[in-house]
Formats: sequence, C-alpha cells, structure tokens
Amino acid sequence: MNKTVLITGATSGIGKSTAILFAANKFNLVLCGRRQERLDALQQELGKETKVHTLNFDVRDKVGVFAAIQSLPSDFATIDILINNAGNAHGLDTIDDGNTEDWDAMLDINVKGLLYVSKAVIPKMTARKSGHIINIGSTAGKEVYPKGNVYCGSKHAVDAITKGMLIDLNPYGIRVGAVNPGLVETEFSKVRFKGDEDKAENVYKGFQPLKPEDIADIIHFVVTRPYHVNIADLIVMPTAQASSTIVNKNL
Ligand code: NDP
Ligand code: 8X3
Repeated sequence: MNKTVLITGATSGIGKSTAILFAANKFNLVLCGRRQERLDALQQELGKETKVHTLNFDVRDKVGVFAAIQSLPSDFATIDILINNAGNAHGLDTIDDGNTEDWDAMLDINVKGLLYVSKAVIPKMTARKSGHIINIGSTAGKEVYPKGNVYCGSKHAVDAITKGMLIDLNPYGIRVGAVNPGLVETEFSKVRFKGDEDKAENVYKGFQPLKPEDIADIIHFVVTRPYHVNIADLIVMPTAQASSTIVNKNL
C-alpha cells in the first residue's frame, strides 16, 4: 500500500519540491500551508499523479493545527511520514536592533509550530508503533552567524527537539531524523527581507546555491531506506559553501 506523507510548508520551496517528487513516486500526500490558491494548484496538478489532500492552517494556531489534522478523511488519516518543513527567517538584525514581532514569528513558527504538528500526528504513530518524522533544520541549527541570533536559536531548538524525539520515540520503533540544509534558493530570503527582491537575490549571487529539488531528493532518499536504517542527522550545503559565513565565489 502507498505510504501517506504529511508535508508542512508545501506551498513553496523545499516543501513544494518534496511534494512534487513524492507525487511522482506515488506517495499519498497531505499538503499543508496557508496560501489556499497554491494548495488548490498543487491539488489540481499533483492529483493527476497520486492521492492528494490539502490542509490550510497556520502552524502557530494550536487549535487550528489539531482541528486540521483531526479533520483528515480516513484514507489520509494514517500518516506514515511527517515532514516538518514549514518555517522561515524573519529579519536579519543584530540582537540590539531585533524586532520582537520577528522573534515571535520565528519561535512560534519554527519551534512551537513544529511541536504542535508533531503532537497532533505522533499519538497515532505510537499507537501503531510505526512512523517516520523528518524535521527540516538548518546549518543555522549547527552554528551561529552574525545577525542570525534568533533564527539560529530557533533552528538550534529544532536540532535539540529532533534529538529528543529520537530518544522518546525509540521505544515505539519510530524513525526520527533531521535534514539540515545550507543555502537553498527558495522564497526564504524574500520572506526574511520582507519582500525586498534585490536583497533576497543578493544572498544567492556569485555562486551556485542548492535548489529545493536537491533537498527534496535527499528527503526522498532518507525515507526510502530500509526500515533498519535511520538517517538521524544530515547536513547538506552547496559545494561553494563551507560554513554559514564562508562561501567560495571563485568556483
Ligand atoms: P519558503 O519560504 O520557500 O517556504 C516556506 C514554507 O513554509 C511555505 O510553504 C510557507 O507556506 C510555510 N509557512 C511559513 N510560515 C507558516 C505558518 N505560519 N504556517 C504554516 N506554514 C507556514 O522557504 P524554504 O522552502 O526555504 O523553507 C522551508 C524550510 O527549510 C524552513 O524550515 C527553513 O527554515 C528551512 N531551511 C531553508 C534554507 C534555505 O536556505 N532556503 C536552508 C535551511 C533550512 P504558506 O506561506 O503558504 O503558509
Ligand atoms: C537557512 C540558511 O544560512 O540563510 O536556514 O540561515 S541560512
């Protein structure tokens, strides 16, 4: 039987590329996001290849998260694979200049949102003693860069939560792991710089960044390993990147 995958943040970037690849590989899909027109377009397009159900909720809305996941029709209610991908950076400022609304957004979405979705999905996994959770962390969860403060903090939290989930869900045979990308060209920087396209494009200028398809490919690899293989943690960067602040523009 085809496995069912729930992907948060499926309307753009890494989540969307993952949805496209997983549809081509005949996984049943539960695709989540807030932009309804994009969810409708994905339903229309990927529905030609596999079974697709869309859920519109904001991961910050605790009640909305639980209601959405409880509303899943029976053919989508058994989530075999959860991909906690929804997230963004908001702003790039020193700590003294930081905007408290940006801080709230990053901690509420990247950390608490991931927890709410997990809490809504995990009980059925523990009851079945089966499941696989992949959290999308970041190189920002492994190191801290100038002005990265709270975004890095949110991704360090994802790193710790992933390790905690792995420990706590081990008795149930549930696989847990993180995929931690470096620079991937998506809408990420547009969101970080609040729609400033020039600033966003500048982040990826002069070197070849990762494409969201590269990360989708890796997520697909992770979930298609035999059951006894759990890829617990994985960092992937563009070849040009050595760390959050070192990017070789001479390649
Ligand atoms: P995008 O901005 O392209 O996609 C972000 C996705 O998250 C969108 O589908 C968006 O959907 C969803 N999302 C954002 N906020 C919310 C919310 N409050 N509720 C529900 N969904 C939300 O960025 P990426 O694809 O790059 O980012 C995906 C993940 O990858 C994030 O966790 C990010 O931190 C991580 N990452 C990205 C890197 C990069 O360089 N791009 C590198 C390392 C990690 P919608 O707006 O429709 O709700
Ligand atoms: C996204 C990568 O370096 O822009 O998590 O923080 S970075």
